[in-house]
Amino acid sequence: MEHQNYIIKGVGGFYYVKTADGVLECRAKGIFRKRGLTPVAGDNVRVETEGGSPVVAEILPRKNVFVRPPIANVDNFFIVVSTVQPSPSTLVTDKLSAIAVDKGAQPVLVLTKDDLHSADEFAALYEHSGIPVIRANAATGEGLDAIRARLDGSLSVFSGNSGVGKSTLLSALLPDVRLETGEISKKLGRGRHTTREVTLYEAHGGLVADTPGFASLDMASAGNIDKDDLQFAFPEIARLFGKCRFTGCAHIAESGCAVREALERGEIGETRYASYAELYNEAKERKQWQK
Ligand SMILES: Nc1nc2c(ncn2[C@@H]2O[C@H](COP(=O)(O)OP(=O)(O)OP(=O)(O)O)[C@@H](O)[C@H]2O)c(=O)[nH]1
Ligand SMILES: [Mg+2]
Ligand SMILES: [Zn+2]
Repeated sequence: MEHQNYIIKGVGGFYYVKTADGVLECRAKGIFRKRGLTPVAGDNVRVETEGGSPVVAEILPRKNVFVRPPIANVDNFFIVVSTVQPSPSTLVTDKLSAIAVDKGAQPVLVLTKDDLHSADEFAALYEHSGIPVIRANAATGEGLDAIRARLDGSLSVFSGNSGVGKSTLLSALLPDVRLETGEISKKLGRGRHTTREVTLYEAHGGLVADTPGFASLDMASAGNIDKDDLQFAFPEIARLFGKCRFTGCAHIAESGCAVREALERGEIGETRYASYAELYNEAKERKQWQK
């Protein structure tokens, strides 16, 4: 990868910028706050010296930026889902993957904890989705090569609920880094050594970010997709574009809908379609000012 200055992580108003001369602890120029711009991990930045200290002076153009987790310039968006503890939600998974596609990143599902419960059932839901599914286990090494193969030359992020095993997997993938991982506390409902901030690591020819897990409730703030764009964020629906009887078909109740016909033939997963319909109806209800 061509060397650029980029933000590894931001904590409490400080930004840690990787440069050719090492990692610099920077503040951000006041101009960002005035413009409502927040530098995030993954941002390529220009650093200046102000009063003897390095500051982030400019954010270079972004390929994309995510709100949850806050990170920019993402190529691969790994969605880590555990079979149990916590148990998976298709709606949360499908919303995350749709946001990734909408932002021009490649979603990849990573299923963990298959030693506790079989991953077959959940994997089967994505059979026709066009989204790659990797079963991974840090203890046995299962799936690690498949993940590694996607890291080279790209910026990847591990997202998903707290406790699904993101840091555990990354510790197995990054030989030089020991990440704190933790048992899920029954009281808090999240890991005791839960990851606190988005942090980028160099790995296998690319960059990969560990991120704090979120609760399913937080999903509302993960981002929204316009109702007319939603069909393109589900690969198995996108590939039927133009095949419905009516142009502008929403694939909800129209006759001659190629998407619903594919659903009936079992060529689109029922839970995938249910997520599409739920997100579509949400988007339809959303007021202009909520966008
Ligand atoms: N049985 C089993 N336990 C796992 C597996 N992967 C992770 N764990 C355990 O799950 C717990 C949470 O793992 P973490 O890696 O901290 O989870 P995380 O996704 O990083 O969580 P946050 O940082 O809170 O977002 C730890 O106790 C891990 O040992 C797995 O494949 N099987
Ligand atoms: Mg973690
Ligand atoms: Zn249709």
